[in-house]
Amino acid sequence: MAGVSLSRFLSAEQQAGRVDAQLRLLLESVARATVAIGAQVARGALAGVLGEAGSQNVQGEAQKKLDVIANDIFLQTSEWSGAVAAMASEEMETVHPVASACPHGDYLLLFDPLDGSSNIDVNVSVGTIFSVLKYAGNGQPQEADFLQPGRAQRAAGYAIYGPSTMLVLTVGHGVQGFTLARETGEFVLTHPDITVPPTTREFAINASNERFWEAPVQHYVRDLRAGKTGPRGEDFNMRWVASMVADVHRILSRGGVFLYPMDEKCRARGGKLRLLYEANPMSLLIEQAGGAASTGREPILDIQPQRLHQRIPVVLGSRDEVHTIVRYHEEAN
Ligand code: P6P
Repeated sequence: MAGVSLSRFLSAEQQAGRVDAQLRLLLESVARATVAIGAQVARGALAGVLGEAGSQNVQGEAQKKLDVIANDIFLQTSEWSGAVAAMASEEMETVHPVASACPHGDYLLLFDPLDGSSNIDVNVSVGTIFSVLKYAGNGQPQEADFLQPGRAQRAAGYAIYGPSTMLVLTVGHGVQGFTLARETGEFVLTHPDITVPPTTREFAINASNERFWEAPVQHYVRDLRAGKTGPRGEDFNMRWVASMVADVHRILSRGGVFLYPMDEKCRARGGKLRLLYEANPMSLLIEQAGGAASTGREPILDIQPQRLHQRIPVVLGSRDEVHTIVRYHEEAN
C-alpha cells in the first residue's frame, strides 16, 4: 500500500469495514486542517504570527498567536465535515458544540491544535494531536460525553511540522505514516504499519525536574545514567525536544521511552500532560505500534477520565522499557 494517497487509504479502510463514511470524512477534514496549520507554521516570522497572542488558555498558559490560529482552523475545517457532534481543545475551556447551521455527525473530536508551541519562536518542530471518540447520545453533547477511557478512541493521530510534514494515525488496526507532498497538497503513505522496537537505549525526559520526581523515577534515571558500570550494564542516550509530538515521532520511528512523570511541581494539577488530547491519542498510537503506555502504575488507556482538561503522568514507548519503569514503581511500593 506504500505510495497511495490518504484518500485512497481511507477508501480501502472503509471498504474493509474498518472505518465508516463519517469517520473517513472526519479524518479527511483533520488532514486538511493540518495542511493549513502547517502552511502557517512554515511561514514563520514572514506570516507575522509568531509571539504571544496576549491571552491565556484554560491551562493558564500564555497563548501563542499560532495556538489561536491553529484552533480556529481546526474548528472551521471540522465543523463542516458532517461527521462531528462537538469538539474539545486544549485552547477552549468548554466543549464546542457544532453550530446548528452545520451538519451534525456521530463523532467527538478532541485536539491540541499546536503542541509544543513554546518551540515555535525558536523554529523547532511542533505538531497537532487529535483524538476521535464516538458520540452515543442525542442532542447537544455535554462534557460527560467526552469522558471516555482512551481505549474507546475510534481514531487518533498527530501531524508533525518538521523538515517534512507528516500525518501519523491509527483507526485501531496498526499505525500508518503519511508524508505531505507539498506540490499536490496530498498526504502519501510512506511509512505503512509502523512498529516500535520493544527494547531501547534512548530515553526522553526533562532532566531539570529530577529533584521533583518521585523516588522510583529518580532511581530509574540514576541507573540509566550509570551506564555500562551500573545495574543496567548498558550506556543510554538522552533526548528532549520539549514537543511531545517530536519526541513521540522519534520513538515511533526508532524506539525509545518518553517520560513526563508526576513531580512535586505539577502534582497539584495531576501531572503536566493532558489526558484526553495528549496522553490518550499518543498512548493509542504507541500501543497500536506494539509499545506500551503507563502512568508508571497503570495503563493510560484504561483510565476513566474525570474532567475534560485532566492531567496525568506519562511513560510511553518501547514495551520492555516501559515495563521496566513500572517495575521500579512496584518495587518502590
Ligand atoms: P517542559 C509542550 O508544552 C508540552 O505540553 C509537550 O509537548 C512537551 O512534551 C512538554 O510540554 C514539555 O514540557 O516542562 O519540558 O517544557
